[in-house]
Order: sequence, then structure tokens, then C-alpha cells
Amino acid sequence: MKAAAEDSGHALIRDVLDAYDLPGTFGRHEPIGSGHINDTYRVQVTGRTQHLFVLQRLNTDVFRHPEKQIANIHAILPHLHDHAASPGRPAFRTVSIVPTRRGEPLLIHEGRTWRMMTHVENAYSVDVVRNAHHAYEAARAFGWFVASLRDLPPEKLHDIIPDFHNTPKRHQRLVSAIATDAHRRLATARAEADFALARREDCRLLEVARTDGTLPSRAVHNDTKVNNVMFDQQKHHAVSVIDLDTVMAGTSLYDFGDLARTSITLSREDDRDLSRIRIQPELFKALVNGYLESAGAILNDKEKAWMYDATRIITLEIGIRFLTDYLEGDHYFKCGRPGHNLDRARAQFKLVQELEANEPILRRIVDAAI
Ligand code: GN1
Ligand code: MG
Repeated sequence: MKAAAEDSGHALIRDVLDAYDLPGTFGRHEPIGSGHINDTYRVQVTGRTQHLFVLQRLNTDVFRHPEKQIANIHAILPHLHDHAASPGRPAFRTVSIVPTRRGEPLLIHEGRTWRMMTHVENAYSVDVVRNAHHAYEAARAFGWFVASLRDLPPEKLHDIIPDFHNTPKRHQRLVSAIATDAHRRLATARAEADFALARREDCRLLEVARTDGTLPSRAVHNDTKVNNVMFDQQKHHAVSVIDLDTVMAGTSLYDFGDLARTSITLSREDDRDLSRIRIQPELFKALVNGYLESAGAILNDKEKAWMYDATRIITLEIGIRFLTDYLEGDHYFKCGRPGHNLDRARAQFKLVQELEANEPILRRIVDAAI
């Protein structure tokens, strides 16, 4: 099984930080976030005041062209800046790349690729929403994000991970992993495999509609887990959207769907107690309303009408990805325990079942809001 995290000792971080012109002396560092791909640390630098930065060791097996990610980030930041104002609420803040002393956005140290980003002060993130206000605010933030990028032609962005949200291709890969069963794990995941196999046709809606133009191609975030939103510590408004690694062309429904996947329940993405995974319709209502508040004016009819469908498809897609990785020997997502990817897949499929069982009420929420 893949190690949970690689060495992140003080000496290593200090050596990496040597490449940067810091406003003080490096003090402490700690792992932050619950990303499944990169290793992310908050580093503290003390000069006349204290400064915080976010330092990341990129997983270049997944992100093969970090310089393209940098180009995409640089392409979107001016648009986000231009639309930062948020009447009646704090303006949105953007994170930016901190260059090395030599002015480079990336650092290669001992063969590994590092990147430093600014830190969003006085703000926090959550893996699980605490209430409908969080859900509303997170959706308002991702709606703001896609609306801010409306004038950026998506074809100007590099395709960071081709077919990232191509659900039928994700399904096809699962079919291959099941057929190969290279790690002899299928016997432990038969029910989950059957669950996904039975939903092959359901994977197609977004991909077909994107290909035939029913859904416009847009510059979108593509990784809208709720923990990629920062909330301010006082009034709990959303103040920033982070993790810009997968910004590229896509549809707004990828973003809405992945956000709803992670904020429609009060359970964790890898909860082993499936009885805790329950849909909360009032959270979904908050998500729909928050997204429409900031993006409603730019979305077309289908981008609004399919918010339920997208939630179900993207939840199914991520379940399929976790299950595939389990069957392929856990080479992609970091795991914290044996069977972690299987637990994650089970939790996603339970959520799909819940979405299916609550379809009428969830569709009514969408219909009432649009
Ligand atoms: C990965 O590393 P993190 O948590 O930001 C993944 C997303 C998944 C997510 C599931 C590049 O994101 O697509 O939705 O895990 N990112 C990549 O938790 O594959
Ligand atoms: Mg990410």
C-alpha cells in the first residue's frame, strides 16, 4: 500500500525554504488539509511579524506537467481579482504563487517538485459542513468562481488531466480493473463492482451533453470538495476558493456535482458507518440557492435543471474512481489504512443510493429554485 505521506522532516522543509526569499526565519511546519494527491504544509516564518505560507510537494505521477498548472493559475487569477467584490459580504480573496529567489514558480529539490502559495489568513476549511449556512456559502463561492471566469475562453487553459470528469471513461477503466483483478481483490468488492456495473448508462448524461454542446464548455475548478473553500472565522462567510490544480475546461455541473457530493450529508467521505450517510434536503436546497445566487445569471437552462443529475453522476464517478484504485492496488489516492479506497467507494455508493431514494424531493428543490 502507498505510504500515507512521505518524509516531511524539519530539515527537509528548511532546505526547500532556503530557495525562497522569506520575510523572516522558518519556525514550524505542519501538514494541512486532507488532499489525496499532493503533500501540503503550512509553514510559519517569523520576522518582525509572523507570516504563514502554504508549501506543497506535488505528486508528479498525477500532475505530469506542473508548469501547465502554473500557466492555468496565472490565466485565471486576473479574472478572479476583477470579480472579487461581493456586495454585503467580505470580498473574495485569491491565493497566489510565491516565486523562489530566482523568480521561479516551481522548485525542484532532490528530484521532487515543490510550490509555495500564499495563505488565506483568519480563515478555516471543513471536511464536513456544520450547517446549511456553510453549504450555502460554499456554493456561493464556487458559483462566484465559475461566473468570474466566464470571459476566459476555456480552450486557453491547458488540459491538466485529460478526461478528468469523463464518467463513461472512468467506468470503462473500472470494467478493465474488474476483468483483470490484478491484486485479487475483486472478491472483497463484488457488491460494489456490481453496483457500479449496473449504472453504466447513467454515466453518460454530462459527457454526451458536453460533446454535443448542450452544456457549454467553461473554465471550471473541477475539484470542488467543500474543503477547498475557506470560511472567515467571524461570520463564516466563504472568502476564498483554494486548490487550483485542476482548473481547466469542463462544465459547471462538474463543480456543482462535486460540491454537492461533499456537502449534502453530515458524514465523511470515507465513513465506514454507512447508516450515518444520509441526505439532508435542506443542505441541498442551500447548495442550489447559493450556487444560483452567484452563477444563476450565466448558466443555461440545462446547467440549472440538471443539478440533481450532476450530483448523482459525480458521486457515482468518484465512487468508481475509488473502487478502481482499490482494485488496481491503491496507486493513485493516498490511503491511511488498508481498504481505505474500498471504504471510500462504499461511502460514495451509499450516497448514490440515498440520492436515488430522494430523487423526487431533490428535483423539486431544483425546480422550485430555477
Ligand atoms: C482528489 O487531492 P484532493 O483531495 O484535492 C482528486 C479529486 C477527488 C478527490 C476525492 C487530481 O482531490 O478528483 O474528487 O481526491 N484529485 C485528483 O476526495 O485526482
Ligand atoms: Mg485537489
